[in-house]
Amino acid sequence: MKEELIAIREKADESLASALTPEAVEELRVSLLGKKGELTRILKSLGGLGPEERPAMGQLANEVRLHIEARLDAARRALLSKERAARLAEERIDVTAPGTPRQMGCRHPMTIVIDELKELFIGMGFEIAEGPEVELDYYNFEALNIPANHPAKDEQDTFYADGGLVLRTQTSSVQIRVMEKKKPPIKIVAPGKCYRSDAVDATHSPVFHQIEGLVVDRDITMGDLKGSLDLFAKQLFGEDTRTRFRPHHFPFTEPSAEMDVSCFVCGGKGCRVCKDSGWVELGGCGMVHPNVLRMQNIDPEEYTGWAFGFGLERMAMARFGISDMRLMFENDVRFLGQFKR
Ligand code: 2NL
Repeated sequence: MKEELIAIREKADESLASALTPEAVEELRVSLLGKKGELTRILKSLGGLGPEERPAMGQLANEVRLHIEARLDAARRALLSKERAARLAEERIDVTAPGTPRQMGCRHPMTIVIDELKELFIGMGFEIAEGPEVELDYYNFEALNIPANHPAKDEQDTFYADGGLVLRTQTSSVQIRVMEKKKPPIKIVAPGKCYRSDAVDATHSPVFHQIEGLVVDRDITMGDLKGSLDLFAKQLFGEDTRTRFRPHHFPFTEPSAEMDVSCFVCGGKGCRVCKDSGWVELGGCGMVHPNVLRMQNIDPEEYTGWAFGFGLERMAMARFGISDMRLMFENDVRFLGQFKR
């Protein structure tokens, strides 16, 4: 038995020298020390020895077991640390290598204009209001004092959907919804997409953007309208900008006006942008019609208001020197990429 034990130890040492992976070491452990291992078999048979042999053989067997266990353990550790070193070397990250450049996007020119206008009106004490683009006839027309037979309601001009719904033709509907819920003082602007059944050309698009404003409170006059819109124009186009208001007609305001600003390109001398007139039209405005207030249970004897509506495409086109409105909606990145700022 002694020779057998010594042979097992030698064989173990030899086999370990050629075990090159942790799996091979484990296999060896099982074949020696596992349930059916060679050494286990001998350890089990110690019980069959006589009392004079047993202590010495027991001690030797135990020494061999401890020796093999220690060698197996050392071999496994050495192999694991070698593997780990190899993996670390392979997965090493060069933190000094140049990064992968990210493509930066940019805002659409219309978004730039809307963001700027919002900032400007917030600075003047307005709140931003939003509402649905698919609207009930009531909010888009009726509540704005637009009669059922008004030409704006023509199917030629307005997109109708099923169930008495329309694609909003101006963002006034948003302001009606605000008046319906909230009592004065009201001071809001509503920017957003609007729709009209127009044929596409360099200056028309069936989808376009608008910003509308509404102020309702006690003692609001046409003077407030002119003062506020004049201040707005000076902030947007520069201090030297002048404004003028020409009489007009809208069903939802009385009196109504169209608003011009002195040309922000030539300063009023006359150029291509202002078609040599020195003035550029921004949109319409006026004192909110008493019928419009009354329909929202706002007493026109107690409260008055002013409102405006400006188209934004022309503003953005003039601002960035864009000659064709179609470019605003084609989303060609070669066009859109020019407005990085
Ligand atoms: C234009 C004209 C305008 C308004 C819009 C308005 C809204 C309410 C009540 C009264 Cl809730 N008025 N909006 C007023 C005057 C003109 O837009 O030509 N826009 C491009």
